[in-house]
Amino acid sequence: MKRVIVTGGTGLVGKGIEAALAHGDARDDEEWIFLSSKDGDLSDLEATRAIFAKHQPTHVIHLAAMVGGLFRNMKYNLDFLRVNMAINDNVLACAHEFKVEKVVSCLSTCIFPDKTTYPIDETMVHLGPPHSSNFGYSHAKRMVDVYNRAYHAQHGSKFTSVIPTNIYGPHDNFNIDDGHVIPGLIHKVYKAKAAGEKLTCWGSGTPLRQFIYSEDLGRLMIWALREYPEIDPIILSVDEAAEVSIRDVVHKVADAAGFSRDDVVFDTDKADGQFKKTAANTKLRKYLPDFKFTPIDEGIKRSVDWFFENYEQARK
Ligand code: NAP
Ligand code: GFB
Repeated sequence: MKRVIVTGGTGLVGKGIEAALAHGDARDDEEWIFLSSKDGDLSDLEATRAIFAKHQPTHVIHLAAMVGGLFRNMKYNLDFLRVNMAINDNVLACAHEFKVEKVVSCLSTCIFPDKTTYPIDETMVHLGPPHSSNFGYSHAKRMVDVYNRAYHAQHGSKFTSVIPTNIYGPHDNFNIDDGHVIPGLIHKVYKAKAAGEKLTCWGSGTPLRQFIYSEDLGRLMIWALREYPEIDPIILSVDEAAEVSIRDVVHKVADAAGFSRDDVVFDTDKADGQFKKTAANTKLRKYLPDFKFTPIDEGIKRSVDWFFENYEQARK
C-alpha cells in the first residue's frame, strides 16, 4: 500500500490532483492525504517532522509554497526566497529521514533565465539569472533541482521535480492584488458586472503565456509520481501553439462571463513582467504522446462558472 502525502494539497494544484483522482485516476493500492498549512507550518522543521511522523508517507507530492502572481512577487522577493527555501529544505530533509521512496516537487517555468533562446527546455534551468520581478521565488525553486541531484548523488534518493507553466482552474486564489492573472481577471469581471463598470486588465496585454488547467496538471503529476523515472525535471506544458497573449486571455474571460469586450481597458502603468517564457513539452510528449489538454476556452469557462457559483466560499 502506498501512502501519498500532498503538501499544499488544499490549493489550486492540490484540488486539481483531487479532481483527477475523483475522475478515474484513483487506484486501490494508494491512500492520498491532502495537507494544508493548518496541519503544520512546513517552514518550521519540527512541525514538518511531526507531519512525517504522523503520516509515515511512502510517497510525497510537494506543492506547499509561498505562491503569488507577478505583483505579489515584486513586493516580497525576500520573503519568497526565505520561506520557500525553508519549506523545501525541511520537506526534503524529512522525506530523507523518514525513508520516503519518491518525492515529486513542483517548480515553475518562471524560474528559467530571462535572457534565453526559445523554446525553453529542461536543460536550461540554471543557465542565467531569472526575471528580476520574481528572482526570490525563482532561486528558491531552482535550488529544489540542486537538492534533488545532491540527495540522489549522496543517498541514491528518488527525488524529482516537475515544471508547470502558469496554472488556473477552480479553487484558485482569486485575490486581486496577490493572485495570478486568470483568477484576478475573473474576480475583476465579477465586480465589473455587478457595478456596471469597465474591466481593467493590468499591463499592455502583449505578454505571452502558456496556461495549463489544474486538473490536467493533477493528472500529469499523478503520472509523474507513478511513472516518471528521472531525477532531472520535466516541463508539464501545453503545446507551444497553445500560447496566448494576455489580451486574448482577458477577452476569453470577458466572453465566458457574458461581458462585452468593448468594456475592457488596459492600465499600461502596471507592470507586464516577463514578456514570455515559451516552454517546449518535447520531453513530456516523448513519454505521453497522446495526452489531451483541456482547451483554454473550456478551462476558462469552467473556472468562471466555478467562481460565480462559489463566490462566497472562494479564496479572495
Ligand atoms: P496555492 O493555491 O496558493 O496553494 C498553496 C498551498 O500551500 C496551500 O495548500 C497552502 O495551505 C500551502 N502552504 C503555503 N504555505 C505553507 C506553509 N508554510 N506550510 C504548509 N503549507 C503551506 O498554490 P498553487 O497555485 O496550488 O501552487 C502549488 C505549487 O505549484 C507551488 O509549489 C507553486 O509554486 C507551483 N506553481 C504554481 C503556479 C500557478 O500558476 N499557480 C505555476 C507554476 C508553479 P493553506 O491553504 O492552508 O494556506
Ligand atoms: O499571472 P501573472 O501574475 O503571472 O501575470 P506571471 C501574467 C500577466 O498578466 C502579466 C498581466 O503580464 C500581468 O501584467 N495581468 C493583467 C495581470 N491583469 C492582471 C491581473 O489582474 N492580475 C495579475 N496577476 N496579472 C508569475 C510569477 O508571473 O507567474 C510567479 O511572478 C509565478 O512567480 C507565476 O511563478 C506562475 O507569469 O507574470
